[in-house]
Amino acid sequence: MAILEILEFPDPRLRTTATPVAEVNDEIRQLVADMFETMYAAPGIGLAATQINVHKRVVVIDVSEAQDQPLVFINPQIEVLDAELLHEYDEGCLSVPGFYETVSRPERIRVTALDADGQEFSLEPDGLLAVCIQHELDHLNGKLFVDYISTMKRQRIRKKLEKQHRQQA
Ligand code: QAP
Ligand code: CO
Repeated sequence: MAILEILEFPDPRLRTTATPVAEVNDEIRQLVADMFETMYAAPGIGLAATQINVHKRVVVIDVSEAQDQPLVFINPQIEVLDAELLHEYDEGCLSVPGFYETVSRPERIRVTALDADGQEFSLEPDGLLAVCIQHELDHLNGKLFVDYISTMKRQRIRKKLEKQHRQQA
């Protein structure tokens, strides 16, 4: 087990498109374990492999209060069930620490993915889980929640984080 470093906006590596996992083997299960450890330590409710600079299509999520309902999504695919029904949520991101902005996304989706055993499963999540899965799948495509807000807000967040990163260096 290992806690891994989380890339922060505007790191260009967050713009990488992740590659599908060909086989769910022990290496992938180790990656999943490290991602959970990193996410729970943060603490966060969702983490995509992209955020730890591993460009494979792997996401871990746990939106439960007690942090006892881990969900693994390998090669996730989303189908929008009602394109007109949108849900607004104040999103944050471990890669954009300290900033929250309202994002609008489809409320009714179906997710199909592989679990840590390589078994395909489908889910029709609602509420926060539906938001979180879409946010994490965006990471696998190099997209961040700040891409949905105004250029002015995004620039302000980028400048503040760049300044923090300079002070840390
Ligand atoms: C994605 O985000 C998400 O700014 C997961 O200082 C968030 O786990 C999807 C975090 C909200 C839907 C709604 C953020 C921790 C954690 C911060 C997270 C921070 C410390 C974010
Ligand atoms: Co995120």
